[in-house]
Amino acid sequence: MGAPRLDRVDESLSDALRRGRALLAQAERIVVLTGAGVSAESGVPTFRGPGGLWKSRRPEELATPEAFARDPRLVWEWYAWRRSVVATCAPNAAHLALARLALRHRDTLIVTQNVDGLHHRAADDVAARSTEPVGPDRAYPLEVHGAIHRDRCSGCGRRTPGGPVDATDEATLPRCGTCGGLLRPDVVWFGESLDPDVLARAFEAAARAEVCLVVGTSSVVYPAAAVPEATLAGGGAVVEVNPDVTPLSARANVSLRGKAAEVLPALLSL
Ligand code: BV8
Ligand code: ZN
Repeated sequence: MGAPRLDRVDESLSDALRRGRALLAQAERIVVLTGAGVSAESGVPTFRGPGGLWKSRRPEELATPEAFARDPRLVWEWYAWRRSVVATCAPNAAHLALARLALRHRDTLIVTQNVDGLHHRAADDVAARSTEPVGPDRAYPLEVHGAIHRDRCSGCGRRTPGGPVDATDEATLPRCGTCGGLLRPDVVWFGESLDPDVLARAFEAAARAEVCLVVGTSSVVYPAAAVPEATLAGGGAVVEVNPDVTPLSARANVSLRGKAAEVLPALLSL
C-alpha cells in the first residue's frame, strides 16, 4: 500500500462528502463494490465484525470445500441459520440508494461479494416504485461469490432455488432430484475459484470506470478486493464508505468514515 495521503488527515465528513459527490457527478462509468457492511444495517451479521462469529467458528473454517467434505451437516447448519436470518432482513437505505444510482445512471455496475440477495430485492423495490418505465435488471448486481438462497448439486452442478434444509442429520440433508448428489449452497467457498466470466466482467468494468465506489468491505478477500485496484490502475478514483479504516483506505481518493445507510443517501442524492 502507498504512503497515507496526509492531505486528508483532518478532512471532515462533509468535506469528504462534497469531494465524493463531485467525483461521482463527473463519472460516466461507475463500478460499485460492496461487502457485508452494506447489509449490516439490515441486520445481516458481517464476517469479521461483532456477531461475525458463529458458535465461535470463523467463516474461513466453515466456508470451504474441505469443511463441507468433512462435515456437511455442520456446514448446512450454518447456512440454514444464515438463510433464516437473511429471510427476516430487508434492503436498507444504502441498498436502495445504490439501486437508484444504477437505475438512473446508465453505466453503473454493482459488484457484490454478498450472497444475501438484498441488492436484487432493492432493485425490484426501486424499479416497482419508479415513475419511469425502467426494468430492475440494470441495478441487479454481479454476485461474484454466488447466492445463499440458491442450491447447487455437488454431483451434477444443477442449480435450483434453495429449499428447506433439515440439518439435524447427514441423512436428512438435501439431495439432487436428478442425480441424487448432495446439494450445497450455491456460493464460492475459500479456496474455490470464482466464475471466470463474472470476474472478467467485474475487472473490465472496473478498469474503464472513472470511479469505483467501495462500500462496507474489509478489503481482505481476493480476488474481489482487487476490483478497486483495477480502477486506480486505469487512472480512475476510489471512494470508500466504511466506519473503519481498511487496507484500501490509504489509496482511496476519498474515504468516508461512516455507516453505509447514513452516508450513501447523502453521497448519491440527485
Ligand atoms: C480464490 C461466500 C483462487 C461464502 C466468501 C490460501 C489458500 C487458499 C486461498 C487463499 C489463501 N490465501 C489467500 C487466499 C485467497 C482467498 C482469500 O482472499 N483469503 C483471505 C481470507 C486472505 N480467496 C479465495 O479463496 C477466493 N478464491 O482465490 O480462488 C484460488 C483457488 C485455490 C487456491 C488458492 C486460490 C474465494 C473467496 C470467496 C470466499 N467466499 N463468501 C459465504 O458467504 O458463505 S468471502 C466472504 O468474506 C464475503 O463474501 C466477502 O467477500 C469476504 C469479505 O468479507 P466482507 O464482505 O469484507 O465483510 P467483513 O465482515 O470482512 O467486513 C465488513 C466491513 O464492513 C468491515 O470493513 C466493517 O468495518 C464494515 N462495516 C460494518 N458495518 C458497516 C460497515 N460498512 C458500512 N456500513 C456499515 N454499517
Ligand atoms: Zn445432481
